[in-house]
Amino acid sequence: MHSAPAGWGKRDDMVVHDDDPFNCEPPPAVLADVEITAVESFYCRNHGPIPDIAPADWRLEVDGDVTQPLTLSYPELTTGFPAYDVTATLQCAGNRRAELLRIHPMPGKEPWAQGAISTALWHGVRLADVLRTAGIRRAGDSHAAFTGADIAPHAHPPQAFGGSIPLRKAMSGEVLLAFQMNDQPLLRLHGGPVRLVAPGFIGARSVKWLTGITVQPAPSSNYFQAVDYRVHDVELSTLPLNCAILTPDDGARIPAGPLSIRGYAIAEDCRRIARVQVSLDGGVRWHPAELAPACNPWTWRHWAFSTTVDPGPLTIAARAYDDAGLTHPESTAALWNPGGYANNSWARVDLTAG
Ligand SMILES: Nc1nc2c(c(=O)[nH]1)N[C@H]1C(S)=C(S)[C@@H](COP(=O)(O)O)O[C@H]1N2
Ligand SMILES: [Mo]
Repeated sequence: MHSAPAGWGKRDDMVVHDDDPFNCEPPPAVLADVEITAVESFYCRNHGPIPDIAPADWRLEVDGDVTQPLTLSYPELTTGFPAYDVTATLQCAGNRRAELLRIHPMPGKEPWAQGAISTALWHGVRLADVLRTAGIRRAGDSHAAFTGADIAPHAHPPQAFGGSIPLRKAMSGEVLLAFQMNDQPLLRLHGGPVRLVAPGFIGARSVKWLTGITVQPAPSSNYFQAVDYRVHDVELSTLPLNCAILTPDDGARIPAGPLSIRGYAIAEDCRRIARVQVSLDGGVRWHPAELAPACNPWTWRHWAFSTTVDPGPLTIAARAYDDAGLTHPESTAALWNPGGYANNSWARVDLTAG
């Protein structure tokens, strides 16, 4: 692993998993405490070469089961519909895969630690408003399918990146066609000029360099939905409740004495984090962590726990509960799957104090 190539505007200490396609995540401590991730620290996940589309050349086609197919230019999209801000966390389904890789290898899969997740203030227009203008012909069990402008060379066969979400999610107010991220024009690396942001769903559904939307009766047949991003062949849509420790680092040597433990927790789509607990004895006794204020149901919640540690080895575990009382599984081994997705076992770090 080495530093991020200059030119993409990422921090020098990003952990780069691949140069081409460019895949990187920030060191965990960078994500601690701050609700909105700086663009230079935001993880980046690509499956092919990054398209370079000038706003003047960009077009969006909306077709399928609609009464009025549309072709929208950048000015038509950005000024023709009301604009909204949504703070939302994006999380790759491969987040925390590194822990699954320690159980059993997965050749060619990026070893994402707990940083394939970041939060931005997204600004754009509602997908629902665009679909209403196009006129949905059939509601019920329909899907909105998205196509990106990038070609993924390792898909079978090579094809544009794409995916779909159910129409009931597509029509919800939080799903945006975003053209700004953290008050700046959306960078090319993150899908500019326009990308989808589908809060609460796996990152793969937030299609970048968006050029096509099709309303259709079935989920997307794109490789990245019909074949990849599955757990034991079941299609992923939302991600389960999760929790991670951001600092101290796994394997760190820390001074004995006062210790501050920090991390994030994130609930499944539309649910909320109710509590986070920390254990210093392997999961027998649990202590409540302090939670940062909740922003909305589509963002992570940072947490912190302060304690005093004696010299010697120490394992810290953390787990979250959502507002329905659900928590996540203890065992990482039980969650192993060949794609390395959706690891939400208890967060753990092993330290040596003294
Ligand atoms: N067109 C396109 N959209 C895409 C991807 C891609 O490779 N091509 N990667 C997806 C995946 S798997 C994730 S996790 C998110 C990552 O968004 P980011 O790179 O802005 O962090 O984008 C999604 N959208
Ligand atoms: Mo992803």
